[in-house]
Amino acid sequence: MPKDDNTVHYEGPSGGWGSVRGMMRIYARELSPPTVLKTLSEQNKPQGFACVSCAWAKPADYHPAEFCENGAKATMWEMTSRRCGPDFFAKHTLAELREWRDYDLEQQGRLTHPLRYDPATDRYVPCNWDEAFSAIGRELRALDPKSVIFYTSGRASLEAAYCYSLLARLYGSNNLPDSSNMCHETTSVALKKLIGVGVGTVVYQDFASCDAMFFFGQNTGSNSPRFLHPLQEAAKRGCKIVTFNPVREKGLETFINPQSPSEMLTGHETKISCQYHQVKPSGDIAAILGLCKHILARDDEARARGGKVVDRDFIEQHTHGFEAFETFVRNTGWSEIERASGLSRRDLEAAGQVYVEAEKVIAVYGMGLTQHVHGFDNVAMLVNLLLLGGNIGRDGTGLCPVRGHSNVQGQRTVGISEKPELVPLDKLAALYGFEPPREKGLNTVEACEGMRSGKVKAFFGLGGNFVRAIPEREAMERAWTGMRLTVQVATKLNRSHLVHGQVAYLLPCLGRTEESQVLTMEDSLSCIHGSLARRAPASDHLLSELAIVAGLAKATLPPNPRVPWDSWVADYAIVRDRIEETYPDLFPHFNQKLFTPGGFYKGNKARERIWKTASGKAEFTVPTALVACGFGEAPGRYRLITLRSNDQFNTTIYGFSDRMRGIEGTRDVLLINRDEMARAGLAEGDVVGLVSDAEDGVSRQVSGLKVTPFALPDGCVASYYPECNPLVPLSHHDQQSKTPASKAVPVRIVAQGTAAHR
Ligand SMILES: Nc1nc2c(c(=O)[nH]1)N[C@H]1C(S)=C(S)[C@@H](COP(=O)(O)OP(=O)(O)OC[C@H]3O[C@@H](n4cnc5c(=O)[nH]c(N)nc54)[C@H](O)[C@@H]3O)O[C@H]1N2
Ligand SMILES: Nc1nc2c(c(=O)[nH]1)N[C@H]1C(S)=C(S)[C@@H](COP(=O)(O)OP(=O)(O)OC[C@H]3O[C@@H](n4cnc5c(=O)[nH]c(N)nc54)[C@H](O)[C@@H]3O)O[C@H]1N2
Ligand SMILES: [Mo]
Repeated sequence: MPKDDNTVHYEGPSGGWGSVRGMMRIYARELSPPTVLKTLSEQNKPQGFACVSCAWAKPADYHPAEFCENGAKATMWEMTSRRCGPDFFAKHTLAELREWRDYDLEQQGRLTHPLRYDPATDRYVPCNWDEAFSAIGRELRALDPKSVIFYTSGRASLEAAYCYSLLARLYGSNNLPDSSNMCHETTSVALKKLIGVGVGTVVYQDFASCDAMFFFGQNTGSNSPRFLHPLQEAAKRGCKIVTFNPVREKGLETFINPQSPSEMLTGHETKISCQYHQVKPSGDIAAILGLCKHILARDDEARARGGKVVDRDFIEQHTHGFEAFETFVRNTGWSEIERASGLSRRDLEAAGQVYVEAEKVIAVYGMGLTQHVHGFDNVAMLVNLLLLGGNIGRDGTGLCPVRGHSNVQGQRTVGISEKPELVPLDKLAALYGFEPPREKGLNTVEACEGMRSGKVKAFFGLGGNFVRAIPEREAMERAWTGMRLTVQVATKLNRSHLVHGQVAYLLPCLGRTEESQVLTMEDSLSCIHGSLARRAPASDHLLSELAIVAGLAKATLPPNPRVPWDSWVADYAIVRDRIEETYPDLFPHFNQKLFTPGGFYKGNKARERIWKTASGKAEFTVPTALVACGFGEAPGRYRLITLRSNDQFNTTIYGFSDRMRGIEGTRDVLLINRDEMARAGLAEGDVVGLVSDAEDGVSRQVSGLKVTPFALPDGCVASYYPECNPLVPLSHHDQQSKTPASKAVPVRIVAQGTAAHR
């Protein structure tokens, strides 16, 4: 895609002074106390605390300041001096607050008191903890456990998550969806089926020895910036990084390390990707197919000369399904591949050649692959690609799905799952003397469907901003009010606290930096870390997440001497002992290893080439479609990508500066290339709306978006998440994992947009 002069594009590198300015802006605005700086110096280090932002690895040989722009923003956001207490709620009805922007809600600062919704005044009023627990307990006892949702957003610790899942099961429910259901659930389902483990296989050291990395749909510069350090080191030593992304993301182009005085002073930037392919959204299956076709062709030539490219010994010994896959690749023509991927044969061959020449290959990916109707096939194609060269289970090779929330992977490890087969229920039954529910619980999409049908009567949210993060926002907000009970545990006010059931509580908790005991998290590379910061709590009325779970359990469940909640709250080490007993293979000597530099590795069978799959081997698969979006082309129809900026953490909007994409001052933009603008008769600065083109008869729309020329492939547009969530149909999700397909949403542009409707 040619980039013309006045197309919005940031010319600077990622990192560098821009990232320092980004941090300082938040530092000043949050009225940050001086202790923030001390806290930041302890971030992501042994004996320090695990960042509250993303799940990227915390290396053993850490940098003096092992945090990034976004980790610093997240810490300052939690440690803000602003407070949102009873005075604030006395002044505003919820009807009024529902008109506020997300940004302004969270700007009020930390929640300070437990609050009960008062229908007579349409306000939240303070209550005490005992009153809240006993009222919620009474409601829960009166409900069918199958009609209650226990949602978790991926930042709660292993200890809190273990207790929370135990509470749900003791109560009688497997309805334990978490943010992973909107995120990497595609990974958890696909990798489990194809290689026998639901997580990535690489470890940190692999980045130091791989020859090539293939990057699909992961925006490192914004979303996991500390990953830029090993990437920069790899690029410098000659490792080839090949990127596939419809958007030219700055962090994958160039980087100045803000930790390096010489780079900062000289402005010397490192080129990260040696090839950057602007694949069409949903075009990855075809793109990877193109790489495989080239690899097979080079292998044919090599074999004629007595050499090889494809690792047939590995395929023979370790995989299943190769023949069908090979036939499929050979039978698919280049014109079909070019059409579906939006990339030329020449470009795909150039990318494939990097694979051919590399002995050790890593594949990295994020939401650009997982959030599609055929997201499973996206991930499965990446597995096919790696298997061709025996690139799983050798040093310097493997799969690297980059997880989002700081403990989203770990929560799944310790029992937060709606899928009973993933949880050692017999073990729990024996340890705690009860009969856990055995039937499948509801995931996020199913929970939403249940709210709409009236089957779901209560929602308990341990963190997150559920109604803002899910698809089909308007319909879901209406459904929400039909519930009997909603309880939200949070640090800051958000939209999900303002739409509520008949009975509603908002319970404020300690942030991770304020806990007085060690907590643990699992990072993206399966290493487990202790975390301790011991900062003064934002208010005397806060409880830890674990204490809230325990308080609720005591108020809801009959006493069980094997679950002494009070002792667990008093000493989290006891909870870790229980985690070790429940998962002895993963957590041996848990309490002795809390501050292992770099974390302690949970282990990974696929990395050892032990395949816990149905066939006992790693699976090659033939994709069910060449295009991952699940809908066809039609005149005026675009594939909408919903984007994150580097000035947000999910639905928390820090500010309106998407520095690395050159978009400043607003998030109400429609990004589109100039050729498409001309075809649609649009001029820069026009204000337009988007409507759903999902052909399901439901009208969905977002308005007030400013047309902004941007170097995207044809046939697609981009705008921000969560503003565009009203356009994502609930039925539009990955076929296997039900992860909402937020990266290619069918829309049409309408020219009558007026003021932004938020
Ligand atoms: N600053 C910041 N950091 C975050 C977060 C945040 O909101 N802000 N959120 C956290 C969470 S929970 C998560 S899950 C992660 C998310 O981190 P990522 O996985 O990076 O997710 P996104 O930014 O949503 O999208 C990733 C990329 O996919 C590209 N893309 C879109 N469609 C396609 C496609 O069809 N094919 C390909 N190849 N690429 C495509 C987009 O252009 C974008 O660059 O980040 C975590 N870290
Ligand atoms: N269209 C579209 N939709 C998407 C996505 C997309 O790319 N496109 N991405 C999806 C993804 S990957 C995800 S993970 C979801 C996540 O979306 P969210 O639910 O927004 O995730 P969080 O960042 O966990 O939620 C933010 C809230 O968490 C609360 N919080 C902060 N710290 C704490 C804490 O320590 N404890 C507690 N209890 N609460 C705390 C604050 O009140 C804050 O308002 O959104 C999904 N939705
Ligand atoms: Mo996520």
